[in-house]
Amino acid sequence: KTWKDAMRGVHSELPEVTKSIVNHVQTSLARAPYNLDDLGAYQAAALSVRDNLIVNWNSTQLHYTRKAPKRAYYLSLEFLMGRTLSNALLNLGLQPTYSTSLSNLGFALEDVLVQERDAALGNGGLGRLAACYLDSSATQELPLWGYGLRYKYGIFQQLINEHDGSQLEAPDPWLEHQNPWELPRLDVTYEIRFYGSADRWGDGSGRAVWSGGQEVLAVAYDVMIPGYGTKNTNNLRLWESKPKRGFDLQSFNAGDYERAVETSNSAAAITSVLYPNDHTVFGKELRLKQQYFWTAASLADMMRRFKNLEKPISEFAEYNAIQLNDTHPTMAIVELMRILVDEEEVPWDQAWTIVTNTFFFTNHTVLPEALEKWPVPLMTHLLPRHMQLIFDINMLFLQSVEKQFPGDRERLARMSLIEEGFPQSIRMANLAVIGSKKVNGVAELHSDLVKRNLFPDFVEFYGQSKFANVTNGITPRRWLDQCNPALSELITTTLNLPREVWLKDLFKLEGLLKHVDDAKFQQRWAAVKRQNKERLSNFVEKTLGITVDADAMFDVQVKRLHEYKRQTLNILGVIHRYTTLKSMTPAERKKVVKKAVFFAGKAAPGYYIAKLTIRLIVNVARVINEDPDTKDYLTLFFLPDYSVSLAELLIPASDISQHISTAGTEASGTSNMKFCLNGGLLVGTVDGANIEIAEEVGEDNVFFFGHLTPDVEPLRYQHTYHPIPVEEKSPALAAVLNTVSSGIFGADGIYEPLLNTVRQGDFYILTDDFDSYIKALEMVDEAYADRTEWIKKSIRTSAKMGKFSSDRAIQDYAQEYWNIESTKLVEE
Ligand code: 26Q
Repeated sequence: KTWKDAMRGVHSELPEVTKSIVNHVQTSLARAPYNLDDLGAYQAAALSVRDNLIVNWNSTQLHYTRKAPKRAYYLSLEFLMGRTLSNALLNLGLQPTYSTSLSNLGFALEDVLVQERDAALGNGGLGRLAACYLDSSATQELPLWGYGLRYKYGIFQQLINEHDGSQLEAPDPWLEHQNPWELPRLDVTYEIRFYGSADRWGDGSGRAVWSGGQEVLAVAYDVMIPGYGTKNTNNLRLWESKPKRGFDLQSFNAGDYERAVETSNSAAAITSVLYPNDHTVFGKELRLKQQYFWTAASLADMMRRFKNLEKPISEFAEYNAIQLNDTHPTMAIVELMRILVDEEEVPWDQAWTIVTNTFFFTNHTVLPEALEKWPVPLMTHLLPRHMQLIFDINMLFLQSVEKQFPGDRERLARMSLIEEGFPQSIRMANLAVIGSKKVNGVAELHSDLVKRNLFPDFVEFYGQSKFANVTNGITPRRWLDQCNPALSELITTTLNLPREVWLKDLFKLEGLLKHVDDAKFQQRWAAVKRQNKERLSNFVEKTLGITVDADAMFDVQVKRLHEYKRQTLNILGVIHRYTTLKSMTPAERKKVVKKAVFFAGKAAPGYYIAKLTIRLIVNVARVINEDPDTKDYLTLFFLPDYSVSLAELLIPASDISQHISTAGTEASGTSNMKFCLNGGLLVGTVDGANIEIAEEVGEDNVFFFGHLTPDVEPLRYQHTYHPIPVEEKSPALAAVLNTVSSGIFGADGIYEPLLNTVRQGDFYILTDDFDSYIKALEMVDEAYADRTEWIKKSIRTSAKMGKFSSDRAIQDYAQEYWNIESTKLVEE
């Protein structure tokens, strides 16, 4: 069918949806439909779907306003949303309709969907978790809004240098084409102050006046968040910064053009780019500006909404709960104090009570380098009033500690919001703890470590009940139904339940268990996996030009590059497998399980060792994939530019995935849940949510290895004070290190700095875990050889993932923390 044929009579005969798409082609895009490409079809379809979302979004917001329930706000500097069109279609139940309409117009839905750029406003786990929680909050009909920043540039695009295999970074101009999923709210603006001076009233009230400095405008952009199987459509409000006045005309007229645009540029700079670091903080002024700009705009917005309720300010915490996604939004605690004390004239103690009943704090890491500390001089300069407030909060807090633990100077020094040093700095985690009603970690083990290692003094002071756990979750809509439609279909027919039911109550997956011995079902299950592996193979062939044997076991490790996540352990294991294969006779090799190993992930641009690890992986791949002795048995791929969309392709295709952090370092991990939900097995350490996954699926369905958390500190001590050479601890590892040093993956000793992290100090205990890691991989090979047993393990794993739905997690927050209730949009 040609375009012209399809278009003939569109306005009279074709169904509503087709009309709406064509209408957007002609009016919104101002294009002629007959030579439209896939991108144009995407844009028109998106605008048409958006029309539906706006209607639901409006009704939902009106409904919330009328009912005036307690609301929750999720403050996150990162929302890693990925693509929206397919998710919106699923949640609106419009997938079949749009598929048909587009095909009538000559387009395949799947070709249209991939035209969309990812919204990649996040680094990794923490940002993707926020996105899953938005999906679940809307699905659970909870009155929750997200607040974040509308970065002009999201996480950088990763390229691999053709010559040396190293990572290159390019900007991510995701807003280049217009973004149909946001509504600019140019009328919703707030003025945000920086610098200036703060003058105390000096009347003992603690009040002050903050004036002068620079004012920047925050402009709201609203992103519609549809729930699944409900009309409820929540809101994600993202702030953009812009100058309060266009530019300084006085300087302009005086001929100083640069000065004239300088302030206007500095205002726009605030929301220009997402910081690409995770787990390391640098104390940069622009980052603090982002944090304050965003928290101040969000609080002003909440305050305006609360004031419309005409309730006394003392009831603020009865109507608002604010979740802090890590310490990044901690300035919100100080800003609410400022609003209450300085602007609302609430007495200090009452203000502090309101604040500490409003905020909740989630910690996502125990790594010391990730704990935010801001220099006091920087805070004094940028936010003078907030520095005063922090000192006041600290003084009163330390007085109460002193009262409970008289004369314990060291305890006071440890608990103080101020770390003494040159210069002094502010401990944001301590501030987040004392300003919040509850503090939680993101998996059982992690929450335990938060209490034991991070905040033991605070547990003693406040008691155990302030510290709790909410194990992370993932949305099964995106991470099963959307990314793995074939498996979703198979589950629906096998459970004999509408998918709407089990996608909203993931425990229903347990119903698969009674089919585990059904040979027909096993076959279908295996066929789905096979199909997903072929889909990935085709992608790899298209993008890298290398063929992948879909018969091979697909072994996947995809996550941000970091020493604690130990991609190094994995690549050294691959080299070990390679040299072992090389040493075999052709007949022996034929008995080995064929394997394709996939890596993907970005390294922070300034993280030298992480970047060197990528380089090693890429160059090992170049050698291994060319080696005629081994290439039929082992292939290796580094897929560039890992993203939510790439994850959607990779995860359903994995037979086994690796989650091999040093015990006690990975707070939770969430991709582990995604792989298991899609029937991939897990090889991992006894860490984070791996532990709870094993509890659910049974230890015989996971491959655990390595030292446990309590062993790690003593081992590190041993490395420092009584080092044992690698040759003694693990001859196999020593041999692998020597292979790399020998130069077959690149001469000139370029990898020595990376190898030395293992040879000396070995902070992440690779030498101690290597042998048991290799054993675990041997067990994987053995298990994979028995295909029927493997398929059963795969089914059992998937069937027991109910706990890890983000619907469960968000309900946990709603009930145990925020005290908010579902508020269903009722049709009028
Ligand atoms: C802080 C200050 C300055 C610049 C950057 C940052 C920053 C940014 C992002 C610090 C940390 C992050 C991200 C952390 C993160 O993604 N943590 C992961 O959170 C997941 C969700 O809870 C867990 O599953 C992972 O275990 C945890 O590593």
